[in-house]
Amino acid sequence: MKPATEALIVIDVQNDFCPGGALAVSGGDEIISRINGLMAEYQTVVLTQDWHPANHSSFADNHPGAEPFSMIEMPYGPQVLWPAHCVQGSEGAELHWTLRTDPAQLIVRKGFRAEIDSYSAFFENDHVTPTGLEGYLRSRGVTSVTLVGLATDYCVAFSALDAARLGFAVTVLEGATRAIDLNGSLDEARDKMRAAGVALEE
Ligand code: VGL
Ligand code: ZN
Repeated sequence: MKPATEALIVIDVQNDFCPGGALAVSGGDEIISRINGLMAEYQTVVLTQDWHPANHSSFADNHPGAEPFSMIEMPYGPQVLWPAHCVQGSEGAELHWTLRTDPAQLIVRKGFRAEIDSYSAFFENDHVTPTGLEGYLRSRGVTSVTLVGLATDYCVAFSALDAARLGFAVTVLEGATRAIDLNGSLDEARDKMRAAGVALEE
């Protein structure tokens, strides 16, 4: 068992990010059995759930003429336009049915405001609007976090970078993540995480 100061954060292991889903990450479901095993080792386990309204501004469908996976400029910076995914209450938004959820004490929903996306478990994409996770972890005495889940180069990386900026010791278990890898996004994310002092382990 890990000390109580270490938390496991399981990012967005949802149907839409697994094969057959609306924004399927290649091999997304292959990581679940390892994650289920890891949860038993941690006293603090947090799950996150991407949770968008149907009119969410990150969906290409909500920008007439825009192609999925194109970029737009939002008031808070550049934003990828995604296929509609993880719509609140839909089957695609549910945590994958093989993911154990009993060991988790908290499920953080993010991306629920139509006008702003939220990749990170800690802050929305403006990098200032908090989700509340920092306060939860600190009030439970957590000082280090281990991140797993989907996708390595978006929600896992953004969460890892924010956690490092907040002063947590951060490890990403890359073997328990899978990437979208859009236009070199995986290499870029790995470089940024390494530069921020995030430990990338298998
Ligand atoms: C994610 C793109 C859009 C993720 C969420 O979980 O990495 N990626 N929404
Ligand atoms: Zn999303």
